[in-house]
Amino acid sequence: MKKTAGLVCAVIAALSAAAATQDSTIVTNPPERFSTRVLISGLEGPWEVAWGPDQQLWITERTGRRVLRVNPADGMRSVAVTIPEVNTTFTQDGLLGLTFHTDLMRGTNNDFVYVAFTYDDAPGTTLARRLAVRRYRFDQTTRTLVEPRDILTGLPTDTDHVGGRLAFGPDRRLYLTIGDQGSNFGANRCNANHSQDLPSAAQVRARDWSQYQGKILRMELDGSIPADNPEIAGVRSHIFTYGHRNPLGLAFGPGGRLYESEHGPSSDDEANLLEGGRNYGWPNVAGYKDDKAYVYANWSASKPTPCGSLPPGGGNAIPPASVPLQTESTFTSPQFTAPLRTFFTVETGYDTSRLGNATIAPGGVDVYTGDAIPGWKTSLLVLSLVRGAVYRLPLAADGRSVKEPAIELFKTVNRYRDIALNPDGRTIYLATDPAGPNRDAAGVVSQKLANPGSILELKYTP
Ligand SMILES: [Ca+2]
Ligand SMILES: [Ca+2]
Repeated sequence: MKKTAGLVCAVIAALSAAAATQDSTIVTNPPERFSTRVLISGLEGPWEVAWGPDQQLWITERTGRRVLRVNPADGMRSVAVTIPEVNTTFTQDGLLGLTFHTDLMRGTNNDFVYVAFTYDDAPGTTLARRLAVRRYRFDQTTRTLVEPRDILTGLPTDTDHVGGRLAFGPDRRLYLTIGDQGSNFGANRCNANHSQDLPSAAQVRARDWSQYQGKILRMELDGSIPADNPEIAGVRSHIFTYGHRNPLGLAFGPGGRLYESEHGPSSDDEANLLEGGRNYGWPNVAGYKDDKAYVYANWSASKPTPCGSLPPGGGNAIPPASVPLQTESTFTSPQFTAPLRTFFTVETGYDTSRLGNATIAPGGVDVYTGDAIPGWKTSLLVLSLVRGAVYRLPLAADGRSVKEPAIELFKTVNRYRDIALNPDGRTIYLATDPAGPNRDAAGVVSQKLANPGSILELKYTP
């Protein structure tokens, strides 16, 4: 056991909203009062933080390859398991999501914890990146995770937009986010984007999961395909929803409704309500189907000049004439589903050149259902990586739309990766990235983070 004492309490002084670029639909600096402290620091890439039925915080360390249990009172930590086969090579892969079986520690012999991680499928030769979901049993005597059992392996991953968020549904199925691998973007601009592609029946029979990029999966607890998964284009697979870009947040709310966050390209970050068989539009549509500030430029399909011969650029650069363009309004999928809400839906021509000018880069999400904080009941909380804030989106009574405005909270120079809620309804835990870009108080991009690799505790003080 290693102890990291909680640090000095202080009432958050919200940073002045000096940044020149703000989404005008968001209220900043609300008069809500929280005390904050650093519960624990020095973590190796905390990626998931979850409140366990043992009243401990469970944390995955992305690069540390460990699952930790941390006492929320004093920051005392213990290692539940180290997973040496986790492969981590860049800023997004490693040990990722974690979720609990709802019967964990309830005496039904279902003391299971599930994790998602990347691994090398061809050790010793060329690196073959894959994503896996694994089950462990929690041994309550040793308080460690034992008896690993891989339940779904060989899932696609690459050097960008990994995803890897897990959720255990009220329907007793597992849900997993998989990103589009950054295909058709940045360094991966010459890889075709498969977010709209679906597996054939033959591929599913052959356990060929290569079309699972840019999808949310729904699986049985043994990794098999649920019989009631949606049949999409005539094929039932693990795919629950499709057309996703970089989905890093996933959480269930009241009524079993499933909420997700994902990064837009250089504007139009999304919060979505996920429903089986629906198409969330990427890469044909970013945010709403409004033909604003985004056109699908398919770099990978460049001709006659092949993509690999194009001059440097890609990503958000203006494409050369050989790159086919498709406007959002020409996308006609009847399954297309618009976001619940976007961040930074901007007009064409808006300056998106600087990091975070028109993005929050959403991390984890959670749904607040408590009564302790007045006005908060049934709010979707969406974290920001590049703006160091939590956005509270009050949900309508039916959970199918959000009430305006969104409220920006807890603004610091940190990258908020994930969130956990204490059942007391008044305490919030935020996991912060150990490194990476953020915007300082003046809105200038900075690599200097206030609380790298930490869990921050925010306690409501009425
Ligand atoms: Ca979308
Ligand atoms: Ca759009």
